[in-house]
Amino acid sequence: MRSFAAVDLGASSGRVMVGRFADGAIELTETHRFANEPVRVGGTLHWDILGLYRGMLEGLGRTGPVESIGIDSWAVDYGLLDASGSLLGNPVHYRDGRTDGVRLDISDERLYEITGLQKLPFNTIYQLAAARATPQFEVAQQMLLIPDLLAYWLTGEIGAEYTNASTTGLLDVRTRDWSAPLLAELGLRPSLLPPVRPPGSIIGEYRGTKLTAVGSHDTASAVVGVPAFGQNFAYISCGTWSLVGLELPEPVLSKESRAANFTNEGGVDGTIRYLRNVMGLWPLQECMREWGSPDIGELLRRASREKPVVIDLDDPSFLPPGDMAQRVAKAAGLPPDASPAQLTRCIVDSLALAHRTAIEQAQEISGRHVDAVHIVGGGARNELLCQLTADACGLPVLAGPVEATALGNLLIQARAAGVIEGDLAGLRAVLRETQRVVRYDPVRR
Ligand code: LRH
Repeated sequence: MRSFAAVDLGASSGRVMVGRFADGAIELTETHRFANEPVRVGGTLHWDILGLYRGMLEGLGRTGPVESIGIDSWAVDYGLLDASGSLLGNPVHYRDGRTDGVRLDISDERLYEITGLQKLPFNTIYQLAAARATPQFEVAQQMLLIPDLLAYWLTGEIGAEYTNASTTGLLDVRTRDWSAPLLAELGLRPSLLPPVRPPGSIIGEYRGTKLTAVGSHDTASAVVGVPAFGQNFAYISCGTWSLVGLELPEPVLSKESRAANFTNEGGVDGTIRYLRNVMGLWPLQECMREWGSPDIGELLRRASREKPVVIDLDDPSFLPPGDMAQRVAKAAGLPPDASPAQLTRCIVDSLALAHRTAIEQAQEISGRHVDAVHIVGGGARNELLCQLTADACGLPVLAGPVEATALGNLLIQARAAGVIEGDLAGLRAVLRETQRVVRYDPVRR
């Protein structure tokens, strides 16, 4: 038996999982789960990065012997280090409003041509533009993305894991390295950005255990963890966000692709994650917080009996936290006292429809045809969402595994250690044999 630890930090919780590999199977155990609660200080929304670090260390203290550790988290956010390697302030949350109205001296066309990235107001490039005039930024020597910052604290080694670096808006989608012309045009010192390292490489050691670079962007690990067969599948990594798209060998940088706001993020093994950020379960999570966390199963059952009302969930006005139920009710033309079941139905229906639009457009623009939709992540547990997505897409939905991100993280470590072999198709075959997947067939209504 060979064991590995995955640290997976999501927007609302972090977890440490141990994966044990024996006889071609993986057994997954959670050793620690801890809340990730952002903190507003002086009007700015921050991540509690030291609390997350502590949660990670507590979890790692409970894994028993493992051969290696891999860390993944949400994308785009970073910490700045001074010349002594100390962290300059708490990393800012991508849902903070500091990028509102930030403009760059570079056109959207040129940015897309270089980076292939969907325009999202919180991409690192806009956050850096908002931070440029601060005293912290003036003395900053290094910018480290969240998993790279935690890896630096564990090992003392500095680097920028490729899949996560690809979400910053500073990486050249073709060369897969920082774009020197872009940095020059933006007036960013190249030395701010550490060398790019590929998933599967060894970062260093923490107390005698190797730290392996995985797809440190959680979505990159989740896509590795999709138990798909062949290539004609769409995936939805569904949690706080729905990341909806295809796995392609090459980026698609056409005008149509930019207009439809599709991103070309870097995947494991040189793949391109051609996808769109759809608002995901965030609005429902925020409503649930307001409603005092009612039982989700019961809420969805009641929601399934409500009338569907559809809103444009991708409207950026749903990005910030707070007041969500009221914002959804207003957008849906529902009364301010609309019931949780009505609002839940509206969010889930709107999300299913947004899934369909993204999958249809991704196929049209890329020319890749799909015959199944895989839903992985926490959303795979949401039966109403899975069924409505199948109905909306007119395609079978294959739901699970819920822990695709941790599994993707662990598979890349296990392959780097020589425990398993093969390309992504080979890794996915292991998942198909060992993970529970629930099939939802479309019902014509
Ligand atoms: C999902 C995710 C997504 C990013 C967002 C910032 O956790 O990493 O892929 O766009 O967070």
